[in-house]
Amino acid sequence: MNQAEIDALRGRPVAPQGLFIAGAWTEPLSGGHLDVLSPIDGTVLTTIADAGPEDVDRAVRAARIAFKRGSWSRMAPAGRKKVLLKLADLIEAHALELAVLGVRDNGTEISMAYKAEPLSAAGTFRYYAEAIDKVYGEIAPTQADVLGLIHREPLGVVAAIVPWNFPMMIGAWKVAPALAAGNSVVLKPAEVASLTLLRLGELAAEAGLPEGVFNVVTGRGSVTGEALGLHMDVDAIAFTGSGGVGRRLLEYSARSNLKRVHLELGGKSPNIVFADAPDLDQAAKISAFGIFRNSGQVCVAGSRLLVQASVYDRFIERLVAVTRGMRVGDPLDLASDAGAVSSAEQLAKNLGHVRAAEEDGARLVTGGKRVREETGGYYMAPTIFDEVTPAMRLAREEVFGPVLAVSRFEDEAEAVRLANATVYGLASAVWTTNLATAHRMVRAVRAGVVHVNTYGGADITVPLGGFGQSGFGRDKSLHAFDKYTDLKTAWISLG
Ligand code: TXE
Repeated sequence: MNQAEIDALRGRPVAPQGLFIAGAWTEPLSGGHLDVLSPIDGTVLTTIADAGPEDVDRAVRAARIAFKRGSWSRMAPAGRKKVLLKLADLIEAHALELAVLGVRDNGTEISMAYKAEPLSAAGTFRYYAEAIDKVYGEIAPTQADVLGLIHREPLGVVAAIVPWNFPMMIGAWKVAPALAAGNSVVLKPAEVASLTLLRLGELAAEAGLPEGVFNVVTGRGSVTGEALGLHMDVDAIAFTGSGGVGRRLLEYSARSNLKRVHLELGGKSPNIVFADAPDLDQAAKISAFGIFRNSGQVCVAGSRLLVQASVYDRFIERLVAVTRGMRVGDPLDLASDAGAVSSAEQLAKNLGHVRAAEEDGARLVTGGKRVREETGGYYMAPTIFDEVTPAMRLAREEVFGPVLAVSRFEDEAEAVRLANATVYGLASAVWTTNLATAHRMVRAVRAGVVHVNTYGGADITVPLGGFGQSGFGRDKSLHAFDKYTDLKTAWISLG
């Protein structure tokens, strides 16, 4: 990927988008469409379909028919593997096109989006494709005159509802294991970032996925998402997004067919720097990138920085220097360290959090405002507040934007207390050269991941998900199959 290749794609017209149901493009029965605004400059990029309940029903029916037909769900594992490997290859072959399209849709800087979106999605499809013919059932260690077999079976129709920050990466975390296990899938992207996932539907058909096995319906969460949540023939929903919508999905399930609901929600993840961190310069740099890349729109972002008092001033000085040196710019420019915030609403929300932090008495060290307004796009300066206390809203509420809350601690006990003073528990990090401190912190911090002497970057081989109100169920790794399969016991008398 180089700048000339990116520039050749940046102005390409994007056709109005339909729904991808039963292997073909179709217009919504609802007749509705939504404008897609590019966060780069606020102009209309194209339109997407605003699917109504009748459209969702069509997609779910197509998925159920395909599941019952068995051309995918009962295909030999080696056959499913071949198709998903082909899909991974196709995603990779179209990586640049997908990355540029995605950036025009959601504003993530291309240097990150290229790897985190198409390339990571291709890797995820490849990982689960390879697993299909390597995951075995079990034989129970039971008494001699019976045989207890434990089978893993697909659930049927799985709905995936995904957000806008990394649509392809997060979409693949759900769609790939669900398909690998033999399910049919209906995917609903976020209304502000649907384009790459619609293209994924097309590529899946090209790879040979039988008709109806993978469907993509776009539209508003409150209409399209709700219709999926309440549908009587959806067996499970895999969701990443806000806690508020997570709660709604649980209600929908209770009001409809008790479909399984798996929630990956937000975080307020602590990044804890001890005085004996291996290299304070490196820690400052990685900490800044750990919150400010993709304009802070990362579920595992290290949004609370806790620094030991004895190195506090030195560390903050370095952190501020790195932060002020970060380039917020055109997300299609390879030199930009951060691009645009995904939507005008999200930018307004971020600025609201800044005002709240000021009202609560936190000290604004840098940033705190919209930048590049003349472009018409939605850009925000990386923002640091210090002197943040646990009672302040900035210490408790997820911003999901480029805003870092900094606090100081005296000793390990206080670090643990501050780290765990949150309803969330998604990610965290500890910086120390003391092996015992590192292991004690890994045990003490309540979070789905504790990074040590780094932030982020965990690959597909390890699970991701939350403690507390960060949700339940795990994406990634072989554990993800638990969400998309049921266990069945065969109890066979040998007597
Ligand atoms: O998320 P929503 P939004 C957090 C983050 C952010 C906030 C709001 O704090 O500021 O959520 O973002 C669909 N029934 N995260 O409003 O609404 C919606 O269409 C069914 C954290 O964009 O949760 C989209 O596809 N579905 C996060 C998806 O839910 C509904 C990532 C997520 O949108 C629905 C994103 C409904 N009633 C936001 N309403 C993370 N954990 O990474 C909406 N949706």
